Amino acid sequence: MNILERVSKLRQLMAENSIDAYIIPSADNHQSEYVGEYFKTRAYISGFTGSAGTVVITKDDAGLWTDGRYFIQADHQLEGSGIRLFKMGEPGVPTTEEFLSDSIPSGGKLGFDGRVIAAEEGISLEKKLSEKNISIVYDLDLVDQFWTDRPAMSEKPAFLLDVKYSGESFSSKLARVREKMTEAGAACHIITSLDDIAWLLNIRGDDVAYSPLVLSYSVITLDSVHLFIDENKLGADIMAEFAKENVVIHPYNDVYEFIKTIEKDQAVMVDPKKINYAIFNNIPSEVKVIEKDNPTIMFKAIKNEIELENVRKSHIKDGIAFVKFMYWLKQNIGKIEITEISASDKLEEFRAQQEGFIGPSFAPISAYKEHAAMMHYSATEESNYALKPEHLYLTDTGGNYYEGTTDITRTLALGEISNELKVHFTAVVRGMINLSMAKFLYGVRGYNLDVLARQPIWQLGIDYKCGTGHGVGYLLNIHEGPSGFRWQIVPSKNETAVMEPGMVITNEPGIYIENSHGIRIENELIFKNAEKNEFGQFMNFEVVTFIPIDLDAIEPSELNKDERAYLNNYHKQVFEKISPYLTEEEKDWLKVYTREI
Ligand SMILES: [Mn+2]
Repeated sequence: MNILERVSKLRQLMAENSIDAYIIPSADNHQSEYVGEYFKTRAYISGFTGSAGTVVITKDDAGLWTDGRYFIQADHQLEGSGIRLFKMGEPGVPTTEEFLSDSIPSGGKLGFDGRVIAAEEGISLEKKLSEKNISIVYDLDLVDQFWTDRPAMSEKPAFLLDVKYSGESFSSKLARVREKMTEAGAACHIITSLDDIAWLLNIRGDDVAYSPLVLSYSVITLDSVHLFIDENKLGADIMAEFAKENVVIHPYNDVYEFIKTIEKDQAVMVDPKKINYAIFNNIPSEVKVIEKDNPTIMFKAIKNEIELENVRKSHIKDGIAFVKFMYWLKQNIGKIEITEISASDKLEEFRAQQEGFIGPSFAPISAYKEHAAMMHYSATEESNYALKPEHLYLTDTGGNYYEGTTDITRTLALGEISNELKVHFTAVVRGMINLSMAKFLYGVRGYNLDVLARQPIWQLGIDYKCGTGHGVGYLLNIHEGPSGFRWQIVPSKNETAVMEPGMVITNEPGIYIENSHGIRIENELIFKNAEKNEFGQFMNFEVVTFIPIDLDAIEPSELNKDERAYLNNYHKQVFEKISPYLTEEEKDWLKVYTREI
């Protein structure tokens, strides 16, 4: 079936069910950012493969809503599909809610699979559409009825994350969650976000691309844990751990019926941003619902001492792999054929040589010349540039290790570069350094600090259209709330929390000039307490990434005294920490690339 036939089949099923409009978003049943193959319904119905986007089909119209990262790709992939591109955030473009409210007749019907729509979003639609007396049918997965070669749901095994990596037992974490439930007056707490479940139970798996998560739902009460999961994923070691805490295993899909049986004298704590609309609606109407952020969000964001010690180790491993890669690239550029794809494969090869490496933590960004101006560029066989001994090359990649998840970006000069490129490169380095050097009082949010990274770039009359940094999970999601650096509040992003010691966050300013070049430098930081005095608790950062910043691209005269001292000291540490793990040739080379300037 081609796209046109799929859409027409869907319209036929909509008509049979008297549905006027049907929504297909990109999430899975757990509101994940990245999803497994089984859940790629939106790509199946539209041909659009980006990570974010929503398709709406009506009787005689069809649209895809996506954001600025994907306008060019979507335009291309939707060709001939009859599906129109709605560019989110552009002037005059309606939201999906506005579009639905305009196109469904009064008294009409909207349909979707309530498992893939967040409760918060479903509730908001309900409100908007009730003005026109439009009803919602949420128990229909219409696409499943004709998607004959739909990939199976992942059946990969789960594994136990030892306390030497997690730093806290499942029992201890569970006790903390129950304490928060009791404080809120809840007897029951539904957690369905996969990273929250994995963190709480100290398990990991391989059901979602790049994020080592296990497909499951959980219902926590004050004396039991109900886990909805394919039991075949669980080995004897996990079952033994679970037995200590009275974990009851149910089939994955049974959660929906189970929720309906919650007793009405129990108050249930849920996070409407983190559970799906079907689960939310299955809570019996007599049950009191307490809406609160999952306590696990803050718990897992604040890494414990053992996790932090491991995070430092994972970054040394990443540093070794990257330095070996950088040496290889600088030695071989112009001599052997290297492309965007082969370069990122090579870097992954160096990471894979490190003990405890599990896999990449997100899709690699390996971008040469003007490709780097696209922040989320992903090289394909068609777009794949050959790297030449000139201009700038940007590489943004990361690894999952038992010791944590990493995310690093370097931009490298592959030959002589123009003065303009050097000035831009140095401004980005200055922004990264200024934020790293910050000292501030407890109570600060990422929004208060973002300008430090942006200032040298704004001074040039340039801006980057994204945040400066995001929280990073511990062998979990690469983008993890509730912290982030951004100068404007984005309501849909969960990153406005006060910064706590132990949070791990990225620092990644950039300059992106369309059709010309892109520069980004990214280190990871740990929030730390500094001195406490009559003025309050001061805080600063510990940098955990130790990888050279390419001196071939720096214009030293653009750095002030403090910035130069910072860079020299940083490079001294890079050499001390990484050189013991290198060959003699690599060591000699690193000496030059970490020299004082
Ligand atoms: Mn990042």
